[in-house]
Order: sequence, then C-alpha cells, then structure tokens
Amino acid sequence: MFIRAYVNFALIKYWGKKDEELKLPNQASLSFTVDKLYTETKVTYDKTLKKDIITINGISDNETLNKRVIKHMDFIRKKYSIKDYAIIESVNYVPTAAGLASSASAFAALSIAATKAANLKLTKKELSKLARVGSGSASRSIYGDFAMWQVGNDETSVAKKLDVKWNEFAIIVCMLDKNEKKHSSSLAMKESVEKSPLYDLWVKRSKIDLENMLKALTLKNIDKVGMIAENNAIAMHELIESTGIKYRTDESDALALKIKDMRKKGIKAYYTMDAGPNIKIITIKDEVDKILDELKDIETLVCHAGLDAHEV
Ligand code: 2P0
Repeated sequence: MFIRAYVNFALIKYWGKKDEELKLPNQASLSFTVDKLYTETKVTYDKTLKKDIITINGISDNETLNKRVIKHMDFIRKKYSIKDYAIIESVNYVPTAAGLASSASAFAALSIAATKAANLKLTKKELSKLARVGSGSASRSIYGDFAMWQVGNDETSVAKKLDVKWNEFAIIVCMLDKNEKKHSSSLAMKESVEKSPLYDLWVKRSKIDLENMLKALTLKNIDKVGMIAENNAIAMHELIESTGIKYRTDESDALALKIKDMRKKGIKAYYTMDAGPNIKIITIKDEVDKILDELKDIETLVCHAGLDAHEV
C-alpha cells in the first residue's frame, strides 16, 4: 500500500530551529498544501533483511538521501519498538527532476507508511509530530488545504489544519531553475540562527505576519494574503542573504519585478519563494489565465488545494 502526501508551500515561512534533532522551530509557520506535487511511499517490513533497502525515484544508491531515510526509520523503529528492517519505495511526482522535490511530502509519506505497515494507528497529531522529526515542514504535509505548525516542545509542536476552505485560492509554480540547490535549507537555517543580526527581528516579525495572515485568510482577501506572504518571503530572503547565502537569482528578481508590474495592471498576483530560485505566484482562480498570458516563456504549473495525506 502506497501513501501519498502532498507538497506544501509556506505563506508564513519556517526559518530556524531551537532544537536541531527534534526539529523544533523558533516561530510558527503557515502553509498551503498543493494538489499537483506529491510523494508516494510504500514501506514493507521484512524479518530476513539485514538493513533497509531504499529506492527513491527508481534509484537505490543515493547515499545522502538514503542516510536521511534510514535515520528517520531508525527513529520510528526505536519509538515504536519495531524490530525489522524494511523495503522502502518512494516516488516523487514532480513534473521535472529537481528543484521542487520536497522533503515535506517525502517525510510525511514515509512517517505514515512506516507506521501503517507496522499496524500502528496514529492520530494526525501524532503523525504530524513524527513527520516533523523527519523534516520540519513535513509536519504540515499531513494535512490538505491550509495548515499551521505551532512552536512548542516535542509534544506540542505539531501542525493543525486551519478551518479555512478556499477553493478559489491558487498557486502558480514558475520553474526557473531545475538544478539541485547548492545550500541545504537545514544548513542555511542554522547559519541564519547563529550568525545573522537580523534573526531576532525575523522571529518577532513572523509572529505579526502570522496574526495578520490568519485574519486575512478568514476574510479570503487575496490582496492581503498575497501581500503578507510576499513580504514575509522577502524578509526571509533578506535574512538568509545577511549570512552570505543567496537563493534568489537574476531570473527570480526579474520575475518578481514582472509580478509587481502585473499588479500595476490590476492583476491579483503576489509571490513567495523558498530555499531556491523558483517563484510561486499566489492568486485566485479568476486571475490565473491573465497571469499565464504574461508568462508565456516560463514553465508553469497551476496548483489548487491538495488533500490530507492518504492511501492510494
Ligand atoms: C518552509 N522551508 O516553511 C521553509 C521556507 C524552506 C523555506 O521548511 O531542516 O526541509 O528538514 O526541518 O523543512 C525547508 O526546510 O528543513 C523549509 P528541515 P525543511 O517551508
């Protein structure tokens, strides 16, 4: 049985941990889970195995990826007294190779698949907590629609689904660069926490952004939601750049300007960016065609709300 978990994009970003091992964040974050990007994972325990056998996108010898998977499997085995190694098959359904492959969907799917295969019946709260230990943002990919991941301790720092159903909301992923990123987000986060003079300000600011975002989502006000998310992402990139690491490229800067120009023409388009140069446009269904008309030379993917992670 495969478990499918969807990628989520943060509108209020998670950037920085107070506990590296448990992946406890310094601030709360809020995300939108998308329907078009996901990971499917199957776990089969086998008494005869001497180690885990891992295949990700048909490849079994990617040592860096395998190491992270084994670490999470070991954590799950220890926590739930599971004795056997497993065959782990995982496929990322992203339209093009790298750049958008997400540890969020991957560790959400793995956490569910590994516990279901052991006949454990965990609540969504327990799954969110478990996924969080695999990768922080994975705590949010247990849920479809909008989710908020709270600060707290190992017990309380979990994601919850927001009571917001917004079918018109859309994210247009603009694929500017499909190459693997040079700096892992885990490392870049650590640099920001330890070295940036802007970090305390970031934590304070994200609290205010989050409060405003929650209000704007209740009102389903795309201009407010878009503007808060855009400014939050810009603040995160300024923070990251203060450490000497840079994810934004000339191409992403040019597209960001173009999006601002679209707004001057009355188009409701805002953007967010994660630990890479790709841009995700935040908008509503009625505006999508107008935006795509402006982006004829860019590879795009129009996404709406994804579901809670589920069996396929
Ligand atoms: C987010 N990002 O909120 C932020 C915004 C990237 C930019 O969560 O170290 O893979 O495994 O907890 O979750 C990407 O970092 O990092 C991320 P770890 P993760 O979506």
